[in-house]
Amino acid sequence: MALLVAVKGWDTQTWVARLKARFPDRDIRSWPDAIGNPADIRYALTWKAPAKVLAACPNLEVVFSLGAGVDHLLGQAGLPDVPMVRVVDPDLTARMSEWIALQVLLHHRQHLAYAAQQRTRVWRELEQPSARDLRVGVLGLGVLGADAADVLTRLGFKVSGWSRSKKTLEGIDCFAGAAEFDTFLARTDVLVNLLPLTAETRGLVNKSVLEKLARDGVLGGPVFINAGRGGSHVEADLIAALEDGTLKAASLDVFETEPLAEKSPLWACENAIITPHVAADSDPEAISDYVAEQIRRFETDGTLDNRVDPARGY
Ligand code: NDP
Ligand code: OXD
Repeated sequence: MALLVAVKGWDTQTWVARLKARFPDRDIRSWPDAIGNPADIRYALTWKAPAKVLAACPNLEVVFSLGAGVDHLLGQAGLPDVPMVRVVDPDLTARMSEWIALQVLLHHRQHLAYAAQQRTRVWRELEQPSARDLRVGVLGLGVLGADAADVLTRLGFKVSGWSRSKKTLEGIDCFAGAAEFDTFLARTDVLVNLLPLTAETRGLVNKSVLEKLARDGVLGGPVFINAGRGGSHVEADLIAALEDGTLKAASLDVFETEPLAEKSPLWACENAIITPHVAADSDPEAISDYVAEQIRRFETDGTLDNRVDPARGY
């Protein structure tokens, strides 16, 4: 029974080598060139490979997404009906909280304004509000959102969060569902998106949502930070909001289309901070260990951690 590595945009052979190091006695195959007989494949490790590659393996038992997000899988029709597992890794979580904290702090400490002053050699002190007066709202209180919210709370910010089901998290005001969305937005100065991309979250952060953010906050206008998925914001609305002052600023790691097109007006928005989907890169060695450990346990007692629910979409 073989393991299949099916990744797009990443170096397949490096992943094959990592798996061989963990399973020296197993048959490790790779897509597209070395699949062999698809009937031999029992486990598939994938990032952005076509669903039909997985569906063509009749004895497939588990699909492992090599990222935390599974929209690359669930966004495709024709997936095989087998358990799917996503990445949950403390190092990835810590990296995400680091990026979110960095962006919140950059806006809170008025970095864009000071950078502009530096470019024109201006020495001028800006009034600095206290962290406790800045209201940060986190969309998604899952593995990444809950940790980011906790880190922000420990930095002193006034943090709230929004999820599908109601949470109880120390020091965080938790809101849930459509009924509480507007209340959550109305008390948010800095909106952080850490939602998965699903049918429900696609296009969620649009003009109307941006207009509902608090406008009486200490920064003088709302800020949007997105490290979830670009499909959850409406980029044209975001650009318009950055240009017309509905948003004071934004930090964006993810985009509707990646890489961000050279002609995108976002590049030229002086009030936007852009990073190329690097908020929380996965450590391939840690993820290989994680997958290997799950396969060993699955073969011992049939259990798997962090299974995806295809009906929910995450
Ligand atoms: P989780 O599945 O652990 O958490 C998802 C959260 O979103 C949950 O709190 C869930 O609510 C909430 N949610 C989902 N759908 C809705 C909805 N319709 N309405 C309200 N809340 C909703 O995911 P992670 O925290 O691990 O990851 C989040 C996303 O981060 C990934 O899917 C991926 O897209 C992105 N990511 C980005 C990276 C980057 O480098 N930019 C790196 C890694 C991940 P509930 O708790 O009630 O289920
Ligand atoms: C992920 C990502 O989902 O890198 O892990 O975006």
